[in-house]
Amino acid sequence: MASTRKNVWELGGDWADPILWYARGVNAMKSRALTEPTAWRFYGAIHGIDQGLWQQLGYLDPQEPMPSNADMNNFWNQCQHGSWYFLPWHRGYLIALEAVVRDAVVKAGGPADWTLPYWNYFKPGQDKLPPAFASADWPDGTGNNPLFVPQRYGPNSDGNVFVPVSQINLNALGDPDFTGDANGGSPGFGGVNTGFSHGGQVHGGIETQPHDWVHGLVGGGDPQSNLPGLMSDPDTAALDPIFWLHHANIDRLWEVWRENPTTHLNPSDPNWINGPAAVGQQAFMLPMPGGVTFTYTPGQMVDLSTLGYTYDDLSPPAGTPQVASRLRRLGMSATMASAVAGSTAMPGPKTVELLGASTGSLSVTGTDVRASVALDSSVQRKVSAGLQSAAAGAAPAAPDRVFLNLENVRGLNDATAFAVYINVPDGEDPAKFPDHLAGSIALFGVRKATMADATHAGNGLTFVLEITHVIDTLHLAGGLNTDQLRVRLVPTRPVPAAAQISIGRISVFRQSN
Ligand SMILES: [Cu+2]
Repeated sequence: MASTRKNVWELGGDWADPILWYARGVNAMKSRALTEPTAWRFYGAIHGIDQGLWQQLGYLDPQEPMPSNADMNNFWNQCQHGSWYFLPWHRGYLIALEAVVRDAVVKAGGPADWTLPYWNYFKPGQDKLPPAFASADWPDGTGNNPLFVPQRYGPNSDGNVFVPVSQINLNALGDPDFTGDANGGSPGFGGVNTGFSHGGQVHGGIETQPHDWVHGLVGGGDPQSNLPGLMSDPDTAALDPIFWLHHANIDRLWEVWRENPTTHLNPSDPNWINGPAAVGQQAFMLPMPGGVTFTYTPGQMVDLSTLGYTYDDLSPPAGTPQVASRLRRLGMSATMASAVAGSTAMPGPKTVELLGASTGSLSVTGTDVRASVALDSSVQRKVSAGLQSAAAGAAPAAPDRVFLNLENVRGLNDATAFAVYINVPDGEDPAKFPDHLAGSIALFGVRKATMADATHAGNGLTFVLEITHVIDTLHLAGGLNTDQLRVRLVPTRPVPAAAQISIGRISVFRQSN
């Protein structure tokens, strides 16, 4: 019988039974020693562990016994980011955690069909952290609520945790391709083609937004110590019980993307289906109850019916970008817009071309960082010509999509997050120009990606923001005929110089449909 993951805000109360049983299950896992593969902290370390950071945050005692080397090598530091394995690896991780919690729930006399809820921060009125996670107490008023962690600072660094809806978007759901190339164009809905990738460089569409951004907003950073909140850093994120409800929502959005429209397809490439183990790299392996090891491939993660669960809501959310509405906004008739949109829904070969780039690297400090991107006039004319022919109703294909790349973002503090605006008039408050918001970035994983070690070259992270809607806005206002774009970064809180945040280059690429 398939179980159904439900919306945490719609379970019938702040401490509805599935939440209460989750708390009890988490509590049981937290009571286990770190050496036990089904311990809460062992599960956190599967995502990632930095022992120094864990000690600083009070999650690791330098004297305590560690698991065997074999267990640490097989299971720890496995999370797949900056990779087309991001979604399937995390799907397996959710399935395994759900099984471990359910096992603890059943042993405590709870329901055998207990299921992990999800947190859909996009839904009106549901952008706040669910109350059971925000309270230090159990519902009877006693302390030590295991769903509460103090290291959650929120977008304003004041412990009020919510997701500002104006700063999250579902652009990725409009991407027709699961996989993109790391070539400046779309990285795809699910991410770029990589091998086993514990912290890859280029983050995929759904990974950048909303995934990374919600991590950074919920976790934030300690305004005193500047240490990241647990959710802000992949080496601590899965220690926070809300991690799992956030990832269940990302997992749900994968299924929403796949079903809507039906032309959306998961990769057919054997390297994706069979996973990294098929080419001699590490297999995806997770500890399950009873000492069992769950070994899986991405190809085994694609069909929810065989995996035994579903979601209570797989309808396309409001705000999912539609090619037809873009074309109508540009001036095309409704009939022609839907015909052109239909022909661009199919994945296919794309031309990707550099439209412009900044010169030199940019240091990110303080509260307002500015850069300019010089445009290549001949490429700029191609973009404009496509937009003009759409407006004239004469376009056989949708005009180019345009992508802003923040390349080689390096730094020491994962709790850094900023909004990126384009061509806000000088002297104006960017918040008054939502049509000029390219997107919002949280530097989830930047510290690890900056350090050169055995598995990382130290090239930092690259984020790709689709700015098609901003380019359309500029075009419609007559402001695209320009030789440069002005980029403004607005951090959610001041970036200290000690965080050493820098961007190697800001580039803009056009991509044909
Ligand atoms: Cu995550």
